[in-house]
Amino acid sequence: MRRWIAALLLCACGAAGEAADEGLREGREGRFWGALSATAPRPGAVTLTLRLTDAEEQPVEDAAVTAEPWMPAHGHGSPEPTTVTEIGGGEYQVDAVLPMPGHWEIRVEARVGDAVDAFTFPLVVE
Ligand SMILES: [Cu+2]
Repeated sequence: MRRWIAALLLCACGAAGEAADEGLREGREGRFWGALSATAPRPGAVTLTLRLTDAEEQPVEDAAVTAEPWMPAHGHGSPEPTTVTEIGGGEYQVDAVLPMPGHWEIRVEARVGDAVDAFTFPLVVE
């Protein structure tokens, strides 16, 4: 029984790792990989987590990161400034105000020294 549980836990770990990596997408310049996660964002203040890695899936730390929300269908951004705070381990907290429900883009630029990359993450606010 104990061995069976251990095997189950290993399976769960593997599945979680795969799911997390599936969220990673290559940046436009091919320098970094990024994933943006949010828990059921609602109109208003939204907290997102950005994860940055290099091509070897090593966390990218001390990056200068900017994030800009954009609503393509309406051609507008956020009425409030968006802040990005480094959490550590390649994770960055993005605090944005998304006042309307609908399809948003979160346009992210990340820079470490001369290495710059950019992402456009889709985000649905309901
Ligand atoms: Cu809008």
